[in-house]
Amino acid sequence: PIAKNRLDYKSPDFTITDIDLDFDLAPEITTVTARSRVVKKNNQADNLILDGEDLKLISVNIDEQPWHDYQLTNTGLIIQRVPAEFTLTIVNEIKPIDNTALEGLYVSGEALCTQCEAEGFRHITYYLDRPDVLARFSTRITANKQHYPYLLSNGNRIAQGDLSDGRHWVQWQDPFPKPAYLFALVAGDFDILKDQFITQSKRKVDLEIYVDKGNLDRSQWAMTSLKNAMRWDETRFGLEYDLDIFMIVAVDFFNMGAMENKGLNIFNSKYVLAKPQTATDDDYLGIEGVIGHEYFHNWTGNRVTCRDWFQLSLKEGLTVFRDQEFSADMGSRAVKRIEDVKLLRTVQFAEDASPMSHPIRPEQVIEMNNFYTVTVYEKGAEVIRMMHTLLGEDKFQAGMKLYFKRHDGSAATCDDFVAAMQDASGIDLTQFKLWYSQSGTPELTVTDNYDEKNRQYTLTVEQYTPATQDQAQKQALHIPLDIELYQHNGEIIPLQYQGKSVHHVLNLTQKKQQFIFDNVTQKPIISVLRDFSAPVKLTYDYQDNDLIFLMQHATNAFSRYDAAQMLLAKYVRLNVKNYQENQNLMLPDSVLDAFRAVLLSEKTDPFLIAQILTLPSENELANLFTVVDPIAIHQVRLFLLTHFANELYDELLAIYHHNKTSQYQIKHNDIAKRSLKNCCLTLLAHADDNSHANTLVNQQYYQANNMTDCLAALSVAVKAELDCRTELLANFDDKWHQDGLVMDKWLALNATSPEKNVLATVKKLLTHRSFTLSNPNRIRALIGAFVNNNPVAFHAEDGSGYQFLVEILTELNQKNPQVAARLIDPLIRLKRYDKKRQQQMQKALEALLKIENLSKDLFEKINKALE
Ligand code: BAL
Ligand code: ZN
Repeated sequence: PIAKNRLDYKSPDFTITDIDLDFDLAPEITTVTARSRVVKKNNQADNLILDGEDLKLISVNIDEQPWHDYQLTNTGLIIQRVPAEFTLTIVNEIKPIDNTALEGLYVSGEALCTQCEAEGFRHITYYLDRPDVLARFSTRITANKQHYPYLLSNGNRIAQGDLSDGRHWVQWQDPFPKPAYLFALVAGDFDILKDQFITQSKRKVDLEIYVDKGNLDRSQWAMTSLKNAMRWDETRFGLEYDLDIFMIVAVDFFNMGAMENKGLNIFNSKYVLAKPQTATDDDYLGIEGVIGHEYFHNWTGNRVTCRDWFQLSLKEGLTVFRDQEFSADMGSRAVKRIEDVKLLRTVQFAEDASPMSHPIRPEQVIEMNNFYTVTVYEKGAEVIRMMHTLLGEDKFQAGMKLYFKRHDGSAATCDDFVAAMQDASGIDLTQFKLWYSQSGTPELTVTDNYDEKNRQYTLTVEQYTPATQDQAQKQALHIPLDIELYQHNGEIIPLQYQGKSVHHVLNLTQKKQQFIFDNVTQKPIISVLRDFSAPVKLTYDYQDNDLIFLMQHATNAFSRYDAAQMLLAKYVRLNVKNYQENQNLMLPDSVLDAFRAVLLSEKTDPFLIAQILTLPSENELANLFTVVDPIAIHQVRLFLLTHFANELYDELLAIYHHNKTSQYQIKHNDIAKRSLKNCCLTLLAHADDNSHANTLVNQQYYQANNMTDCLAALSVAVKAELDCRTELLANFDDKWHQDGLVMDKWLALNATSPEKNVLATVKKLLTHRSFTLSNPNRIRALIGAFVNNNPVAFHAEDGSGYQFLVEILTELNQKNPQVAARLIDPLIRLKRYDKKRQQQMQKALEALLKIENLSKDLFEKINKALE
């Protein structure tokens, strides 16, 4: 496989202005006729080189005449000595039923559907499959009417008719030029939820959500979320929908979460279907976020698309930022921020420290599908958020307007976006742009000094970005550092220097920088990196008392949470060392009391209390260490759970009962209460005496009128190894085994059980009636959960976890390379473990390298890991 480099970008020699597609559709063989208007852009070019894979070519015509001057290659079709402008007609066949990789046109259950991003369209026909070729698409679909009563594609439906042989056809036209990755087609039989939306300029838009027959009662929340998203984008960004119809189709077989095809979003059913009995509060919030995300792409992604795939963060970082803000505006801003930061710290920081480290705009790619990463998406969103922090809402929105004015209807770059922000705001972003090209997690070390005589407080900040595998040399970045100073009574100290007030967001631009503040009458307590103003690691020598103070007094909710995290981190580090040295584990009473105060705080949102009282995951804790000891981390976390449970038992029990909700509603206050109640239950179950918790869990499981409470009880039973767990697991299986999405929760719980024989259980579940290796959701639920979220078992000292992954990946390599390449992530991080584990992981990677026909996807990651 050959790597592509970002700097090798060349504009295309030819473009396609219009394409008429004709699909004669059947799962066994589909015939595709593509009639394209091709225009030469580079006079020196003789040959038109089209991308195409797994296609059977039938014919090539130019200007309606057969053309024989062409050559087929492994990657496509070279049509030789073509004129300057012409109509190219290609007929080819594809076999959707054999398409297990779920890229291009494939079978999902009883339906046929497409996935074309990033390079799936080349599995449908020969084409200039690159995002900077934008064409107007018209699509005619013909298929059996009984099997496929609904035939959908992008844009507006302009004609339809019946044929005499039981087939029918529909013609679609999309007036907006688009790259091929935004093409979509769906054929099937569905139930449809219909609604309407009136835009701010009073245009009527038909909204249609297509779900499998019988699932209509699970589609309302998706519709509510869609309408909320459409209104929000008008209100906050001034962006209005532009077609007369917006369709969402939910399919069960899907590699990603969802896809923003113009006017026809295709969704993993996980992010559409919800009713209280089957979906948890987290599922509901996830649906709201993903529906928003895909809808927001209509402007940030579709109206302005990416020039090349290295620019992926142009649309993804920006659209994640937009969906984060949407969710924050719809629910709890503080909790949304905490959850986003948790994901970033847990998964993105780990990616920076892995062989797959890359900047948000990657420099070198073998398989593009490997770069739909938390770095491109979530760190990309943090980079947009930092610009928002530096510019403020008004100037940021002015930048957005300028960006659309300059680039609407075209393919742009990350540089174009930053230029629009800079030009609209007058703020110099030259140094800031390094965030696009520099990989790694910057580390900030903050020290301070208080000069009592001059009443001056001096802050010294040093930034250092450790080398990453992809990039040895690092430069100083432009980092917005949000701070606040407090007196010991909790009062805020105004920031001023030489008679002028100083903004609370400091501009860090040098390797080492000092900031001086005047009129500071006592040694202050500093809250630093408020609201996580930059995606960095922070070191400041906080005393316990400072952190306990901040847990109570910091005005920023994230900072109160973060103070608690820093306090815990300190004792996790200490106790891991103690564990490794066979010393006793400990936690001071003062720390416990600080958490007790949060638990009992009546002025704090219960949702936030739950976030603070939920201990960080083992994966999040792993990032505190250069060399990860999964067993020590697990034991220390367990010790903390038990200690909290024993010492806060009465309070936890009271709050558990106090936060019960009767009727199930998706309302912020109710979600908050359920979250706190279930957080208390988790802790209670870890008390040394868990007999009462066993009763409570049992009751909650059987009495729950919603999946949130039911699953919380089951999860507690499994995680705390309560006596009732076996019976409850069997009951759940019995009740839900026909429902794949619900069973995903059960599979994941089984896979993350702390029981010794968990690997044997996982292996056994490979043949469970609800499991299949051809559905990506099931794979992620069972195998993904085991390898990612059960570090003790995956990193078992006998290497059995690694060996299991090798067997699975060997089977998935050809079947579904994208899903396989996602599963391998925890195995390529070998350098983070001790020598013995490293050797075993290396052996596993070397075994994988020997697989016949190893996919580009796996090849790229294994090769980097073994570098
Ligand atoms: N564009 C791929 C799916 C998403 O990020 O929306
Ligand atoms: Zn996206």
